[in-house]
Amino acid sequence: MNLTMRSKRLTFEEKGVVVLKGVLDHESALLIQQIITTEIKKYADELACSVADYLASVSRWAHPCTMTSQLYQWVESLLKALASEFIGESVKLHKINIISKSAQADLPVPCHQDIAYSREDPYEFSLWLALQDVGLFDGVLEFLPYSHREKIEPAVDFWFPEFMDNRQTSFLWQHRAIAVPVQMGDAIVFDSRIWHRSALNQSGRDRFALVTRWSRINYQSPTEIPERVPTSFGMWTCAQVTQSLLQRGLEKCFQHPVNADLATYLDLWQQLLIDPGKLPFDVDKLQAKKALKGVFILNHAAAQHNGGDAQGKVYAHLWHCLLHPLSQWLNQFSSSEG
Ligand SMILES: O=C(O)CCC(=O)C(=O)O
Repeated sequence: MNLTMRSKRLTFEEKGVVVLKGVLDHESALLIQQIITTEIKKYADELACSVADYLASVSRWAHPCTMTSQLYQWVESLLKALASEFIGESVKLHKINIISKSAQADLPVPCHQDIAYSREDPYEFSLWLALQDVGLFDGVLEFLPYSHREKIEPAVDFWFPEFMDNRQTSFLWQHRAIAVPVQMGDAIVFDSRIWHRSALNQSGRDRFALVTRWSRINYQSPTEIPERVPTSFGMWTCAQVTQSLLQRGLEKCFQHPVNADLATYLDLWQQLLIDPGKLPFDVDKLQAKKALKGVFILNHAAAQHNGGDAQGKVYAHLWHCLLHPLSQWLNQFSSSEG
């Protein structure tokens, strides 16, 4: 085996993270960028929204979608050969993601351990391939070296509207975490158990990454991956809670009982908020409408493009702008109905 690869693997095993320089030449990185940009324009057109509005709501796409399908063969052949050379054994591909951090969706992804989100299909390591240069102000990835040896915590539900990333503000993170700036075509390989995050994109420059998840064929996943603990309004509950609150709101505020799906409620509420009539609770209608549109785009992108919100901001925005005041107002009926 190539000696450099061997020393990279030893660093990865020891620290949980390592950079592989120049995995992709510039021409190929630009080609992938072009595929992504072209498809995102098509996705936005399908939803009759601007690319800016689409990117404000959707910041990650999973395989299969029309972007990853165009890259699949290459990932399964050349990238798999690289992953396998790196780890020193045959590997299996688990997932492909494209993740963006842009001027429209610039927020940090809080500290987390990937494996906690993949209990059903645990994988061993990620290969995070930079499609642009990622400097310290472009939404750089940060890692806590050696933390892959710590116990696995339950998945962090950072979609919860009041979520605070206490790990990132801790003394340990501030003193021991490392930022890993990379250049276009470099890959960061990291253990699925390592604590990591991505920082705020302060530059406003697009930062796209092709992220693939792998394990050795004979990988034994850790047995102690804890079950997830859903919050009352978070990544595993917010769609359902939103649907139910919007439905009850239609009935109680507008005497408009409808039995429909989330997309229909989001649409109806956007229309109703155009009406100059007063709502029985206090909200900024323009902001509420904008937040409904954000969830509307995300909901359709999830169904049509396998899209998602990597930063957990879209539902949280709707919570603050509309759902929280609505739920407070609806509470008066719960006590009399209950
Ligand atoms: O790309 C990002 O912003 C976050 C990436 C990440 O946390 C991951 O791939 O596990």
